[in-house]
Amino acid sequence: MILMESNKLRWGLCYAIFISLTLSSLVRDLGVSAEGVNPREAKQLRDEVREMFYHAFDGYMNNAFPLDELRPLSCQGEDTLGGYALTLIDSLDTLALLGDRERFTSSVQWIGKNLQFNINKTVSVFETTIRVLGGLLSAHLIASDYATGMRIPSYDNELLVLAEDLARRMLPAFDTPTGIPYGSVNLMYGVDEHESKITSTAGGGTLTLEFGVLSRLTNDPVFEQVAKNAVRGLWARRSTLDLVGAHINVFTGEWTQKDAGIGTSIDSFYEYLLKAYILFGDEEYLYIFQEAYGSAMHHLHKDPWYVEVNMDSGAIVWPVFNSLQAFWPGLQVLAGDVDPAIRTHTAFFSVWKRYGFTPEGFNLATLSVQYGQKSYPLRPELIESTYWLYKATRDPRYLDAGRDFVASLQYGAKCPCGYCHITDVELHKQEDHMESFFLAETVKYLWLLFDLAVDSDNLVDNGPYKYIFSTEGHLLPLTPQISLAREHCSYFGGYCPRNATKFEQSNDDHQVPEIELGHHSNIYPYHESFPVTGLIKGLCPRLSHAQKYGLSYVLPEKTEREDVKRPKPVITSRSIVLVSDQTVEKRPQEEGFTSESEPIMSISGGGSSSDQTGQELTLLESETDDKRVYSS
Ligand code: DMJ
Repeated sequence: MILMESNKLRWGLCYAIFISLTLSSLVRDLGVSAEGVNPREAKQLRDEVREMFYHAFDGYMNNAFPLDELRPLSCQGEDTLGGYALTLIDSLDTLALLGDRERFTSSVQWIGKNLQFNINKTVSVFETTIRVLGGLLSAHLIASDYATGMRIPSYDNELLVLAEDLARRMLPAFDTPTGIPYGSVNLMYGVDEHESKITSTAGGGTLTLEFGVLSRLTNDPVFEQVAKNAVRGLWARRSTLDLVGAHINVFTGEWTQKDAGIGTSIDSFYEYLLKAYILFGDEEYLYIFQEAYGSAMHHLHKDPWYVEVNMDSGAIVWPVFNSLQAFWPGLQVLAGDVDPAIRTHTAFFSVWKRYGFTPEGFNLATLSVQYGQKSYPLRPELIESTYWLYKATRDPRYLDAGRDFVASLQYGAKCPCGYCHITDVELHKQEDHMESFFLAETVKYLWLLFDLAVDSDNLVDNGPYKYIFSTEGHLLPLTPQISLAREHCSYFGGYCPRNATKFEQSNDDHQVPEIELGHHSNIYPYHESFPVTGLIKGLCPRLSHAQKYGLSYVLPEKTEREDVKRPKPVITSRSIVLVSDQTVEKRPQEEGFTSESEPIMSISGGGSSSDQTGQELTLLESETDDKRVYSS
């Protein structure tokens, strides 16, 4: 670390970062577990989490439904998004996961009969997509399918019809010169005349899973197309360092907030690149992910922490951990980059241990809660990563962490009718609000963590399909209808492997096709002669089922962008492997669990090559715009 002697403040802050990084190494080396969770306790904890769910769900249903969210201290309800029973919609697939056929059925039936979206409400495109559209689609896919064990006999696609109606009402938001959608849209009248043109990167880049699934279920490619164009619109405006900023003007394409990071305002942009590839098999997303991830690991990763930097210069602007970053280790597990995930999770968890919750911001320079970011609004991210790391490593320390999460929530956040936000993690003061994602994600990942330790007999870990979690924790299955649809490559701007047809017809699953990829994401072969509709199936054959579940492919040698000199992306092998759980023995020991490694979905051979070579830690003023538009 090079320090600027002339600037004492800067020196002090840099030194503090050094100390914090050193402390983190200590935390890592010492480990965090004390007495391990044994199998019997894991079962008790799983049952306790189930009770937590019902305390909050019943509290919502009895006191707030059909309003959007629960005020768990005063036992009242409030409309926070669109006024359409948000928490119930967000809870549907958790009900199914818990095997609660009765409540799942009655909830689906109530929604099918009563919900409507022709309302004069201006809503967030991002929040409505991840919570409502995603909730409807995942519940539809469960309720309509025998294989899930939760099929509802009387169900007649009501939720899918609602989902399509909702998505069509959001389409006007995408009518911008960049393809990046407005942040908000009126469900009855389209985009308001005075709507802000500034949106967040996460807001514009986290729509692909829900819109893509909808396209594949309805055979209307428009949804998948607009969501993909939004990603392209963002990625085409990346900096020469392959970083994206936090906020952008959807008309001019100018970044209005140039702080690049993996947390606030950007987080799920990265998440959906990888997940869209896994769910849809669309290599364009993987290609962008590899570029984006490689750059993030190079410029943002200060092992084990992540900082925010100016997207153009790479200079550090915020040496802050923010709680939204905590999803990253989970994403790294999905990408097969487990080692840095373990270190980062340990560091992030040390913050939780210190306060009993993670504050929204923790300053790595001062080693204290960031001013104005003291709250813990029941976020799932750290728990989500804990689940993924336990699934990948079976290291019992993650169950110990799970026990700590449960204890904190039970003793600090439980309130009369549900679970309360914590306004200040140092004072543990409760606030009268419960976000719907507490039931969609926080409790879901906790329950899955302990169920994995007990018998894994659930839809996700032992179900008929592999599942991808949306950023709101909704279950999206890799069914043939969704994952093997081939239409995406025939969209405007899509591309096909040159020899895709040959590849499809080959009997040899191990044959490796050459995939032709444009280097710059804004330059794609453009099939102008193709009409948008009518090309749903077959024009551009994609991977066979066997290839999809165990494919490898070769990226062409690509030339570096002339203006960028940086190491190759961190994922060095391009072999995607979806590994089933069947080879992993259940843990019979009474005294605890083994630390057996269990890859889940990995980009095999991947490893971090993050280059820590003496980048000067320079603290600059953060560039800010006048409007924070990201609410999650
Ligand atoms: C959720 O709505 C989603 O996980 C989103 O991606 C981020 N914010 C919340 C949870 O913290």
